[in-house]
Amino acid sequence: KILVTGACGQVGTELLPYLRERVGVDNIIDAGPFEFLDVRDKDNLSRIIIEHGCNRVIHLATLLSVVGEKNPALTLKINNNGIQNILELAAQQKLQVMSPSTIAVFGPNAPKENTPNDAAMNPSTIYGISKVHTELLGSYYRERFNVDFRSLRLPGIIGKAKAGGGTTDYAVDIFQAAVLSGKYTCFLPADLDLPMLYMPDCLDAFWNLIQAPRKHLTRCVYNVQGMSFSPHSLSSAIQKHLPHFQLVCKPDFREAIARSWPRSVDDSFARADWGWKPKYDLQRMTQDMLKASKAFSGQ
Ligand code: VAH
Repeated sequence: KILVTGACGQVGTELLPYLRERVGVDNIIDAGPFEFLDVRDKDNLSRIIIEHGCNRVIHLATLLSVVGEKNPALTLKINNNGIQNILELAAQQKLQVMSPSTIAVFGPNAPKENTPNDAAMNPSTIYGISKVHTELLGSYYRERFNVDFRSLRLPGIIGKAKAGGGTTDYAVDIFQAAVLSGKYTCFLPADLDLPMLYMPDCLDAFWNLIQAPRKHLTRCVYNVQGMSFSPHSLSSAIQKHLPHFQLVCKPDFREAIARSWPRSVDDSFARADWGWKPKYDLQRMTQDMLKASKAFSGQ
């Protein structure tokens, strides 16, 4: 049985049906949209895990980069205390833990292009700092208490669910704007590439990593990406379908966050250890997202 925290977030919203299809509805325990699973409440987490007989936790509850910068103290409480509770319970209850990290753990000391899996981590956001903590604490619990901790350094995620307050959210919101108004004002500069991943590939990555035989894993934290693009190249891909679409770029404080991150990451260890192979590139993702956005807006 799998407990999913952060089940109402951007990834959780699409991960739940994906997992239900594969393991059955009764084997997914989540805090539905109407109740709130507070990951700072260790006793409640423990009660849920024991009552439902969970043997796996997919821990998604996190404040992302933009929301995090607005409230660093709360971000540390939810992100750091949350993973600490999950890992302590995992050690006690022998749970497998999958908790995503982010390419936001990389900062000025990491190469910008094809950032290696083992590059230096010196993030400039509280979100990135909290995810370095997730990675290091998860690795510690794996070595010290034999907790089966696994993590993906997620790039910007593009999907049909509402984005969750991150610096890459423009790549989600642009599609609805393109279909409804034919215009989008982007908060990042037109030429700034960022690593991205389409949701179907993201869900497959989660599933394939949690299913991978532990002996195949040479590490517990893996870079992944499906593509790398700038607002300008995304706009050109949209214009192939909507020729009159207009992108206007008005960079704001989020530019500095985005510039501290990699342009692209090297995911060769994920490919070697557990068969990672994304199916969606910029063109295919754009076509799929526009189709979904048109259907959503009744066109
Ligand atoms: C964010 N979408 O923008 C998240 C993600 C790499 C980006 O971590 O904060």
